[in-house]
Amino acid sequence: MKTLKTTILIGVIGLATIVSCKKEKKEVEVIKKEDIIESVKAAAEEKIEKAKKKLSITLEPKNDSNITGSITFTETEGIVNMVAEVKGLAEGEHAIHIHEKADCSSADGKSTGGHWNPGLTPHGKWGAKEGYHKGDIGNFKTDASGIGNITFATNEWCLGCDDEKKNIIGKAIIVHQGTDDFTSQPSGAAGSRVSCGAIIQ
Ligand SMILES: [Cu+2]
Ligand SMILES: [Zn+2]
Repeated sequence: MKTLKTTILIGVIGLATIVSCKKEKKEVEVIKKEDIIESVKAAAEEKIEKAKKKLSITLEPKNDSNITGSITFTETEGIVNMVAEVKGLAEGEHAIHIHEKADCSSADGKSTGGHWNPGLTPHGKWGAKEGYHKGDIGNFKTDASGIGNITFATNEWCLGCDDEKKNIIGKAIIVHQGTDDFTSQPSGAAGSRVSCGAIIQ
């Protein structure tokens, strides 16, 4: 009888242990699943947010040139960073601007209109007291292999904000064969438009 009681007692304790272990395991699993769902959600939201503030475009040849390029714009904490690589130019200095329309359809690139100038200021060197257009990025150098790398950062642009004096979406990038003299009006006498890229998402 004593042995039977002991056996039953051991059995009950064992069962209770199994039940409690199972319960605990289940709870752990539920928490983990929720954590995973939350982290996946957060990552997806972050990705969407980042995608809104990053834009990559390509440049297509104009005026029978072979000049191509790629540009990435990234906006972080109110600063737009532009990183560009242009290929196929002669060694030297060349102008690059934002022009007012995202329309690269014409063979001469003139479908993009004039320099983007929402402040109706004179053409000039970026930051000049005398004035400059919001599209006056300036000149960049190309090496003997015809490659030019450009980096530019400003808080005077934005990617898709409501301020039309800052929003560069819907405009175009134009690379010129010549150099911007920063004084000739209205566009710095930079010569023909040899590459074009619409700034659109
Ligand atoms: Cu231009
Ligand atoms: Zn200009």
